[in-house]
Parts: sequence; C-alpha cells; structure tokens
Amino acid sequence: MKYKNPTAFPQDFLWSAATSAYQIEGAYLEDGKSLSVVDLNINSAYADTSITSDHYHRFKEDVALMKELGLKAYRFSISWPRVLPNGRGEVNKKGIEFYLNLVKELKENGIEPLATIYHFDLPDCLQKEYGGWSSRKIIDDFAYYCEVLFEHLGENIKYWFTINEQSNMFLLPYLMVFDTDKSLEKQKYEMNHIMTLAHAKSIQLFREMVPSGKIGPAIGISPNYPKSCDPKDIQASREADDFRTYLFTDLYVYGHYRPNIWKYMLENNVAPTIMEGDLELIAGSKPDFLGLNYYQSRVVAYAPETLENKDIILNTGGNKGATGYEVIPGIYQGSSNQYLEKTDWDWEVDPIGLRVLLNDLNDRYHLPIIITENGIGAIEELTKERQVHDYYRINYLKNHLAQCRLAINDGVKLFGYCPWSFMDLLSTTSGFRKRYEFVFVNREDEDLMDLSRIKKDSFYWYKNIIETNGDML
Ligand code: BGP
Repeated sequence: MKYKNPTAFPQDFLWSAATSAYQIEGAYLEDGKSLSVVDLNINSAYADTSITSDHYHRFKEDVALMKELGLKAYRFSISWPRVLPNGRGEVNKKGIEFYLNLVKELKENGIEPLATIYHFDLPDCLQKEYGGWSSRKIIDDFAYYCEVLFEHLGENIKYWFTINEQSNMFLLPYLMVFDTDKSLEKQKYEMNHIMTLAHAKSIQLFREMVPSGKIGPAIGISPNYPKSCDPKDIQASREADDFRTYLFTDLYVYGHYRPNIWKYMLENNVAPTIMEGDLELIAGSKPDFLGLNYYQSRVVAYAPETLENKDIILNTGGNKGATGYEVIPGIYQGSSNQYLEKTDWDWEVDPIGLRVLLNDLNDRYHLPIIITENGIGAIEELTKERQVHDYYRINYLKNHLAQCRLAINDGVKLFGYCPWSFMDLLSTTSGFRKRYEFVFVNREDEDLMDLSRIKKDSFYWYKNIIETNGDML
C-alpha cells in the first residue's frame, strides 16, 4: 500500500556508504600487518588483496570525496591482523594509528564513523595455531581485540558492528577454513555457536567500556519466497528462512536456538556443544539495533526426499545463468523468480522484498534497523570522456530507497542507509570485474593502471538525494 501523506526520512537519518578493510585498503603486509585467512584464500582467479583500491595510502583523498558526496556517515571495517599482527598481545602502533587517523579525518569532515569489528579477516596465525573459529580459544582473543578497539577508538566512534554476515561466512570457501576430514555441517554449527559467543562477549565488554555507544551485528539476509501457493512450498520457504536467517537472528536477540532447527541438529548429529552459561551469556547481550545487508530475495520450493543433495554453485564470473541452486532433500530447493530482473551475477533485484523484510524484522525483534549494505555489482568501464553512466545503479538505489521510505511509514525504525560500496573495491567473489557504487577506481584485476578516482553518475545522484534528505527520490 502507498500512503496519501507519507512522512519523509528522519532529519538525523544516517546517509552513508560502506566498505571493508581487506577489500579496499591494500597494504596487506605493510607497517607490521600480518596476513588474514582472506588474504590467503581469496578467489585467485581475480586480483588479490595486496593493493586493492590502495585506500591505506589514499584515505585522505577518499574522505575528501566522501565529504563532497555529502555523506553523513561512513561504514568501514577494522583489520584485526593490522591492529594485532599476532592475533593477540602487543598492539601494532602503526596499525591502530591508521584507524585513529581515518576516524579523525572523518570527524573533521563532519562524517560519523561506523565501525565493523570483524569482516571476514581472521589473523591467519590464529587459524594455524588452534583452528580459528573452530576453537573456543578464539573467544578470549576476540574479546581482547575488542578491548583494544574500544580503548583506543571507543571515545570517537558511537556506532559499532560486531560481526559482518555471520550466516554467509559458511557459504563462501574463502571466508572460513574447514577441516576436510570432518563433517562440514557439524563444523559450521560448532563455529557458529562459538562466533555467537564471541559476538555476545564483545557486547558485554562494550557495555562496560563504551556505555554511551550503540552496537549490533550486520546480518546478510536474502529472504525466501515460496515458489507457489502450494502449502508445501510455503512451509519450505519458512524453513529456508529458519535455516538461513532466523537461526542467527533469534540467537542474537533472544539467546535461544529455534526449536525446529535444534531438533534437526540433534537428529542429524550436527548440534553444537553448549556449555554451562553459554545461552545466558548470549541472552544477556541483546544488541541495540540490527544491521541489515540486503541485495536480493530468493525463491524456494519443497524438495522431495528422493532428490539428490546439491550445494549452491555461485556465479563468480558475471555470466548470466551460471548459478546452480541448492537442493536439501526433504526441506527446500532454490529456484529463480520469474517476476524479477537479475543482475549479470543472477542476483534478483527486488526492492519490494526489502520493505517486506524490514517489516518482518521489525515485527519479530522490535529493534531499530540500519541498512549496512545494499547495491548492485556490474562490469563497468570509463567512457572516452572518463565517465561512468551507471543509470542501472541509480534505478536500483532509487527503488530500494523508495521502499525504505515506505517501510519507515509502516513503522520500521530505520535510522541509516549504507550502500555497498562507497567506491570500487575487490569484490569477494569476483575481483575488480564486479564494481559497486559511487567512485570508479581506475584499475583492472591484472593491471594497476593509475588507481585514480572518478565520480560515476550515481555519485551526483546520491549527492542530490542526501542534500534533499531523500525528497528528490
Ligand atoms: C557481502 C559482503 C561484502 C561484499 C558484498 C558484495 O556479502 O559483506 O563484503 O563483498 O557482499 O558481494 P560480492 O563482492 O560477492 O559481489
């Protein structure tokens, strides 16, 4: 439904944009930084993380562009191995200095820093030492890392995100390291439990150290529609949401495992080990808000038990139709949505899905929400006049923002919007072949060229949106 007299975006709405450390900074072995698991495992078919957008050396130029764009806030992530090259222990002075300088630069330019503590880049030394997220030892190391961040940056950063896309970390092979001799499913649920404990502990620490700040997770969600109104498909879509989303969000907000997922885990011998006090710790660490990464919706149908199990095949090359849908016999199977357009990576473009999801999260959790990622990846080149005419991106953002405004009118407490990404950076799946949002970085996967920054058409469009607080949509 539309409203006759819709209210506008709130006056203090955080018009923002997002990036993450390993995708934008480069300098992956500079000034004392050690390697992370992503540095070592990123899809080698494309560029590596050594230079990416060279933001480490050009952050002042980049912040000047943010200011020109009119950003009210900027979401970035902090690299654990830059701050603590040994994963724990001595703080790398130059590493922490980089973030202090970045935050100072942002604040001097009137931009609110929004910091993500963990965006996939675990120090590889901790992976080697005790298996990273598979060991409970990481909970204390993560807490120590958080303590260092809150101590040095807590005074100047009000909004913090604990962990980026915990659920998706189990989907992509570059983001986590698994033991190939053990059941993958069991490992995933064990690691998920440990990661949730680390998230909860960081919130407890935050309450003590940064009492006036706000903290929450950044969750990656692609909601599942039923393929038809056959009740079997409706139930399959609910279960897909339970497995892919609500398992994680219920834990974060209510501190319990959904009964149906827990029973599934027990029956299939994949339940994580829960120790005394675990669930109390999680339940006692309710976030202040939910961060939402939303790019697309999905469609699922019931999957008869007779079908063969299939994993998702990700389209990493940007060739339409290369996606292989997941099949979980007896539960659900993925499918495509005939009503929606798709990007070259087969991501289904669904602005209304965002309104539906925002309302659903609001009804379930009653927490303020910030959109921590949303955007469209595309293959882009400069024209002869050194311009990028990304009209499809303007349409994408415009349509999604229009649905955000409707959701606010529906009653959702949406307080910010961070398109992914502020500038071209290393796509996790597809290198520099897949570019996102406002500033073009003049390089290709194989050729560093001059790394100069060029404003895309969407830059000027978003600037206008921010200036008018969304009225120009
Ligand atoms: C999210 C990640 C980001 C970013 C984005 C786009 O899942 O949090 O780090 O990579 O997806 O994904 P891709 O780079 O695969 O297009």
